Amino acid sequence: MTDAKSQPQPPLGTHLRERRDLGPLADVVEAIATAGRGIAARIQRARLDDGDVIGEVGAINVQGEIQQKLDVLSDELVLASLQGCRSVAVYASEEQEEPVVLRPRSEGGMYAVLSDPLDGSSNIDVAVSVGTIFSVLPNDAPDDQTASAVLQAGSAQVAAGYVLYGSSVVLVLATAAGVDMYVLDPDRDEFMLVAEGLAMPTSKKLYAINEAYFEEFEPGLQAYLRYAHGNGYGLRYIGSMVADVHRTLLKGGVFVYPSTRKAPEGKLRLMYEGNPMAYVMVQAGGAGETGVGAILDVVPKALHERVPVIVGSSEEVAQVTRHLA
Ligand code: AHM
Ligand code: MG
Repeated sequence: MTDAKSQPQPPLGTHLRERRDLGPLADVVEAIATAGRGIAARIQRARLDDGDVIGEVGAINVQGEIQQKLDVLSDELVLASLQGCRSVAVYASEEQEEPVVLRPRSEGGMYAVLSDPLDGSSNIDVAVSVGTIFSVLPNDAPDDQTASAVLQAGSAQVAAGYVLYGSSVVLVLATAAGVDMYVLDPDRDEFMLVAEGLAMPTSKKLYAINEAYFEEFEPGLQAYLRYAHGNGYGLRYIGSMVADVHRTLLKGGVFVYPSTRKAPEGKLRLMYEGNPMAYVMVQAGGAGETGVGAILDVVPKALHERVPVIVGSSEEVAQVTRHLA
């Protein structure tokens, strides 16, 4: 990993435009960053603008979950920002049942963007980190089937990443060229490059799982946890995927949201949670598994389908899957 601190830190826009490999993808990332800055500003005003930010809208989203006001607002911000980006063909989100078609391929719609605009939103009222997750797929669909571009295996992603609204606001971008990290400079209201070509640790005795569901886990996972207890592992679990994944990316370890007896497919969504996080990990030298194969190889059947998620340092992911096998 190159630590950009020893060099001048270019703003995100400048850095993206310096990269010849990105082309129109640079505009898509900038649009997501713009939405991220807007969402960050709203989150920071939680409890100050209570009526606008905190609380439930009284609606249930496609997952059967209660929508928070900020879920809806974040979705609107991401969509509005992408609407201004001429290369985006279609937008799909956790908060909307169907994909929103913006423009077909013949009018320049080159990409499908999928997002969980505000992951972990039940944590905002207690000031715990939340995040925006994004996945970018190429649009090769015929003009009358643009919406179908959102349903591709994660291995087709051309970019993915997240914005983490934590003690600082961090944007992580993974592409075929590697994983870069930017931090929002509040004085300039711009994301600045802080690290290029992140390479995650191959091992670290740290696991992140909601262990309260132990009795619901399959015997192999229970065996892994007993192994971890007996072998000097530590446990960190924030309960906000973007924060848990970001720690895992930088410090190593493994994040697991597995299949349980009650929910055999787990809780997390394949298209805008599992796939982008697995892509980030893999591009940083880590791994992403379901327990029976690579997350990125799962052929999607539905936009909102769920998937068991085991992501992190390659050796730690392998340790979990060995126990599951
Ligand atoms: P959400 O998309 O409704 O916010 O749910 C996803 C979140 C993740 O951020 C987190 O990893 C997980 O739910 C935590 O679930 P649990 O409370 O079951 O451990
Ligand atoms: Mg989510």
